[in-house]
Amino acid sequence: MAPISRGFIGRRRPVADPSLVPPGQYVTSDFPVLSAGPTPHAPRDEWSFTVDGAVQKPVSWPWNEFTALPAESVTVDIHCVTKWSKLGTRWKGVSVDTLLDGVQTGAEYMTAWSDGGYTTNLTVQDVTDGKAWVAYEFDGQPLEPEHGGPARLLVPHLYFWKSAKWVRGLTLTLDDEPGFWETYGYHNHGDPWREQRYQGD
Ligand SMILES: Nc1nc2c(c(=O)[nH]1)N[C@H]1C(S)=C(S)[C@@H](COP(=O)(O)O)O[C@H]1N2
Ligand SMILES: [Mo]
Repeated sequence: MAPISRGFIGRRRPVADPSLVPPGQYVTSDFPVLSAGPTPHAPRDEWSFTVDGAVQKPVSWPWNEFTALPAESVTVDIHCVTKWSKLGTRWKGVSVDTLLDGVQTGAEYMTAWSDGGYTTNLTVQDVTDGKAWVAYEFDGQPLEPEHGGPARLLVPHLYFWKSAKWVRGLTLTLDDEPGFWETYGYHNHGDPWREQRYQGD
């Protein structure tokens, strides 16, 4: 029996399943860094995560309590509006469902805010029911500062600018308030499968 030509298979570049790649995106195995400003370095003993705004009772967890919350490991595809997609990224973090558990609110919107001043707006619907996490590990390692460590928001079903790095809290709002990039002309919602890149898309 002829041996299977391992050499040929081995030289082939991995081809992504096209059904996993949103329109206009290309797949990369790199992990580009995109930051609008300098990388903040929050010491973990000064770090906390807060849910506040239009809620009956704000809640806040210091680092040690936050990382003691039930965590989930997820493998997801991420899509940057600058057209790279990275498939099968592995993260560990706390589901936003867990963070909003017990929070009494009638608000339908929120602003995720970060050390350094970055903000992005999201609907409660877009970050609940298992769709978003506050992640503090990537690929089995503590999340690197350049990629948002100590912790970043992870909302893989929207363009990656919605996944705020160095995130410190979610402020629930009664009105939808555009965040940093949304104010500069990026789409308010940012669904990569509908190519919602810029306002008017
Ligand atoms: N705080 C903060 N979060 C941010 C950004 C930023 O500039 N500041 N850039 C966003 C954009 S445009 C993208 S594509 C991703 C990039 O994440 P990465 O640097 O880990 O690839 O982070 C998003 N979250
Ligand atoms: Mo981006």
